[in-house]
Amino acid sequence: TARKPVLTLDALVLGAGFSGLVMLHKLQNKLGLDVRLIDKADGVGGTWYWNRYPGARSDTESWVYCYSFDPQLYRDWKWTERYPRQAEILSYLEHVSDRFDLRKNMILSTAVTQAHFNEATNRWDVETDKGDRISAKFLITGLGLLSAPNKPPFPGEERFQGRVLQTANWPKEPIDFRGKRVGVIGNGSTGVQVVSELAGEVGHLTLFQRTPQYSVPAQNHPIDPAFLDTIADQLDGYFDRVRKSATVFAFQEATVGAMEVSAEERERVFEKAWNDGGGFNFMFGTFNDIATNRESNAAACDFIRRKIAQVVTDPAKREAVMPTDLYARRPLCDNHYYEAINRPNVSVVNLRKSPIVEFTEKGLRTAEGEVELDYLIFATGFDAVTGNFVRIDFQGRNGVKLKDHWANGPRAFLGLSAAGFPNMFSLYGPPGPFTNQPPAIEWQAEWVSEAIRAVNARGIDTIEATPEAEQAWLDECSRIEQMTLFHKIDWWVSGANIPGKAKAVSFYMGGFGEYMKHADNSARNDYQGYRLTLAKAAAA
Ligand code: NA7
Repeated sequence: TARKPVLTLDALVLGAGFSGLVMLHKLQNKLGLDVRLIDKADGVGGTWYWNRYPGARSDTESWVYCYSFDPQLYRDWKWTERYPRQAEILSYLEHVSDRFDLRKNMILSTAVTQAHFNEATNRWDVETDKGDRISAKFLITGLGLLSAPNKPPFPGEERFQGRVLQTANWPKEPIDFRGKRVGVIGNGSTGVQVVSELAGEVGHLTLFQRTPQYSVPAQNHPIDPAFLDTIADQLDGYFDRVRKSATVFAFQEATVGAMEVSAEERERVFEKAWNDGGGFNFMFGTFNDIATNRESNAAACDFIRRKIAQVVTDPAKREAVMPTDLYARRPLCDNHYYEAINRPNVSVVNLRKSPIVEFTEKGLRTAEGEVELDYLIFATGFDAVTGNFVRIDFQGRNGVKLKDHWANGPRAFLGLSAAGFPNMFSLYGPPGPFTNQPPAIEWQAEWVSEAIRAVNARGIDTIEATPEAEQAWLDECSRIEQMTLFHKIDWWVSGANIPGKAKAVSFYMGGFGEYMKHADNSARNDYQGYRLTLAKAAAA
C-alpha cells in the first residue's frame, strides 16, 4: 500500500486533555501556526475521557479546576458543584474544544508510535499507528501524569466467569450493579471514590486493600452561580493569587507549624479543616509542616485515626482500614467512605495478611479463601509520571531514546525540556510542579507559546535544554524533596508502585510560586538553561 504523504507542520501537540487543548488554542489561535493535535481516544478529555468509573470526580474545587485564560469562558461556564463530576469536566473540555474551534486541527483515534528528532532538518519526524507521517518543527506533549494504567497480572483471569473492569479504561455504556457481588482492588483516590459510590447500590462489595490510607471528608456541595460571578469579576487577581501559592488550590495555605500552637488550638484547626473538607486543605491549609515535620505529621495522623474510629464501629473492619504509615501520600478526601466501609454489605480483605493468589471461575482467591464475584474492578493506579513517555518511541539527538535518557528517572529542565531533545516541550512533564493542575498547565502553555513565538521571530532553529541546566534542576528537585516526608514512603510519586521501576525524583516540590520564578527567570535571561541555534549556524 502507498505510504501517506508527509504532513508538514509548525507544531504537533500530543494529547487532548487539559494540557493539549490549551496548547493547541494558543498555537492555533494566538500564534496562527499550522498545528495539529493527536490523541488515541476518539474524543477529547484526556484523563476525563478514560476515567468514567462510578464516583469519578476531581477533588479540587471546580472554580480552580479550569482555565482562566479567557474571561468570557470563565463567566459563561457555570460549575454546579464544589467538586466537579467526570461528566461535567468532560463537557467543559468539549465546550472549550468547540468554543475555540480546536476540533478542526485534531487527529483522534490515532496513537503516536514514534517521534524522532531529525538532525539534518532540525524537525521532528513523527509516525502514528494509522500510518500518518508528520514533520513538525516543535513537539509539545500533554501526555498526563496519570494516564498509563497499571493492572497487576493476577493468574487465571481467563477462567473468571464474571466481568473484569478497570477504572482508568471504563466502558462508555452504563453498568447496572444493583444486587451484584462486586470486588474492588485498590483504595487510592480512585478506589475510595468507587467504594463510596457503589457501596449503597451493590448487593455486596468486597474491598481488597493492601495499604490503608488517611482520608478526610470532601464536604461536597452545590455552588451558587453568583459565587462564580464574584471570581469572574476579579479573575486575573484571583488566579494570580492561586498560582503564587505552593499548591495552586483555592484555600489559604497555612503559615504556622502544628507544634507552634497549643494542643487545644491544634485540635480546633484540624476539626475546622475536617468540617471544611478537602484532602489538600487538610494537609496544607491546617499547618505548614504536616508534610515535612514528623511530629506535626503524627498529630494529623492521630486526629484522622480518631475520626475513623468514631465512624467505623465494626472492630474487624476498623482494624483493617486503620492507617499506620506517615500521612505523606497524595492526601485523599471522600464522600462518606468510612460510612460505606461500615455498612453490613461491605467487607474488607486485608491483602497484607492474605494476599491475592489467583482468579477462580467464580471470583478471586486470597490466602484466606475464595470470594465469589460478579464484577472485579481494578482501581490499581498508574505507571505514573513517565508511563506514557516510555510507551512512545521518542528519540532525540544522536539516536538517544528518551526511555534510556530516563532509565534512572525522569530528567528535564523545569520539567519541560529534556537535554538532547530540541524543540520539544512537555506540559506538566517530570520533574515538574506538584500542584492542582489546570491553572499550572495553562501558565506553562503560555510560557511555551511565548518561547516558540520568540524562537520563530528571531530565526532560531533549535532551542534545547543544556545538560547542566537539566542536572541542576534535578538536584534542586531532589534537595527539596529530601526535606519532605513524601519520599519516605513507597508510592507512585517515587515510582515505587510499579515493580522494577527505578525509584526517582518526579516532582519539583518547591511550590508553584517559586516554580514560576525559575521559569520566568530563564525566559527573561534569553532562555538561560537553554542552547539556541540560529538557522544560519545550522546551515553553515
Ligand atoms: P493509586 O493512588 O496509585 O492507588 C492504587 C491502589 O491500588 C493502591 O491502593 C494500591 O495499593 C493498589 N494496588 C496497586 N497494585 C496492587 C497490587 N498488585 N495488589 C493489590 N493492590 C494494589 O492510584 P489511584 O488511581 O487511586 O490514584 C492515582 C492518582 O490519580 C491520584 O493520586 C489522583 O491524583 C488521581 P498500595 O497503596 O500500593 O499498597
